Amino acid sequence: MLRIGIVGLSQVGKTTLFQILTRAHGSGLGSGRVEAHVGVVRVPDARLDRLAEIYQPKKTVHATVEYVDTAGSIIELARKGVETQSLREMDALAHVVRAFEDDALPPPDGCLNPQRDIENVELELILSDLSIVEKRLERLEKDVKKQKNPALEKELPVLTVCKGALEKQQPLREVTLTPEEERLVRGFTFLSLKPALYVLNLGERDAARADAAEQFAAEAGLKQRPRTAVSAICGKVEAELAELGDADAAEFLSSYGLKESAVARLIRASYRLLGLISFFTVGEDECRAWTIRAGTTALDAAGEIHSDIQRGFIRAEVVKFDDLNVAGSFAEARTRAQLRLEGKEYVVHDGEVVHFRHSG
Ligand SMILES: Nc1nc2c(ncn2[C@@H]2O[C@H](COP(=O)(O)OP(=O)(O)OP(=O)(O)O)[C@@H](O)[C@H]2O)c(=O)[nH]1
Ligand SMILES: [Mg+2]
Repeated sequence: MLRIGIVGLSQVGKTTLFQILTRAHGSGLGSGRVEAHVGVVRVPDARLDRLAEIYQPKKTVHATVEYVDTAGSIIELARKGVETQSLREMDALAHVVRAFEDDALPPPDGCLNPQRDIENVELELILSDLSIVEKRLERLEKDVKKQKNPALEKELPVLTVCKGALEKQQPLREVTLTPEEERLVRGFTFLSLKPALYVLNLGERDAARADAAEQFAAEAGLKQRPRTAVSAICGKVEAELAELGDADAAEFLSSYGLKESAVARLIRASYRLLGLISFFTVGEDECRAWTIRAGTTALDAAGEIHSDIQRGFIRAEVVKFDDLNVAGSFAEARTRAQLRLEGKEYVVHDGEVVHFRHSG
């Protein structure tokens, strides 16, 4: 499952975002779990909904994303130890940035400044990583002198590069590493290495611009940096929206000039940031969405479902969602020559419906 940690300065709307995400599409998680600040969100996907309409399965299983809410400063958290650990296990960070005006709630440092806030939180990530790198390097330098160990000798230069970058206040996600170097540093679970989705929390007046986060980001002076993305929500509007039924929700959204809820938009942005795509499996028992990295082969996609299917892999029957949507069944898609037989090395694309033929 994709796991995303919500970070940001205090009182910027982190918990509001967490609640919007988990309440709107929470999968039966009671309020007890919300107190633990971990929530699982079903990934909205109209294609899966349509497949379920066609197949009428006993069960429809959406992909899920787990969100973890955090409280306030990462430096503070680091002192307590526990909660940064859960952040370190995340695939990415959603960094909530205040961009809404509210007279009752003074903004950080007295005035709204998303760029400054982003840099401040970035600095916290960097300092947290730097302290880990420094401690490790101190040890390494001693150990390398004591014993000849090729693994340690490889680690030393990589960590030295990381240290240099962090000291220049450069987050590790901006450092170019070879695949081998990436493997070496992975175990340290550096926070500034994680892909970051900046989530601008807009005021109600700007709600309509949430659809155009990129443009808003440019105006707010946010440079696009490697392995980051920008999205926007209007926390207040979305919190009200989460209370409404589907019919009212659509009308409510359009009254703010919005096309869809932030949940779908945010998750899409996260998938894009992380290079993730979805494929589907269908049947009378179950229609299901699966999340894989772009570039995943049919063999590895099979492994996502079950190691037995991977081991006994024979062929993948593949049809595009758009084709199946019209054809209405695999049989009809085959008649229309839209069903393809693919081998182990085939690269699965977003939106493909796959049936794995396997032995055993
Ligand atoms: N006007 C306005 N108020 C908001 C918006 N989003 C959040 N708030 C308010 O801002 C305050 C802080 O929101 P939270 O979601 O608790 O912020 P937080 O980042 O979790 O705060 P901490 O956990 O204390 O760091 C609450 O009173 C919210 O109602 C928004 O979009 N507009
Ligand atoms: Mg909070």
